Amino acid sequence: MRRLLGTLVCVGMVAGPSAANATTPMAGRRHPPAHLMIDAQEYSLWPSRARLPAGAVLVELWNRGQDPHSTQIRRLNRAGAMTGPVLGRLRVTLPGRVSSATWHLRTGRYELYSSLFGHIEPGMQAELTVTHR
Ligand SMILES: [Cu+2]
Repeated sequence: MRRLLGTLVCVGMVAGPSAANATTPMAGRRHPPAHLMIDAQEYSLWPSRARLPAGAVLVELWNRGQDPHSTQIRRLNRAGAMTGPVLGRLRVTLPGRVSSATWHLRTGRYELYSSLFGHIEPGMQAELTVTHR
């Protein structure tokens, strides 16, 4: 048994450095994804941050309310109106559940909003700014 434990420890020590090598920066993937958490409740969205660096962002939606909610993102124009296509979405999420997705965003101003009918008007929206790295 003592011999087996010794072997396991050795394997662990060998696995450590090689696991670290697996995270060695690769071309084009030098930045870990940013992280954005969004709390949803009738009828507000609370993003964990108002600014993000451009690139990949791991988005998590936590529905703390009593109705289903979703989140989508579109660009804002200079007048502050949403413009262009939906650039990211989180599926309709039931109360108490968390949904996640990875989005890829360029620099600019964006609007996060619940896409369910009648949810945006009473306040399920929030502005997000994406900046250069
Ligand atoms: Cu909603």
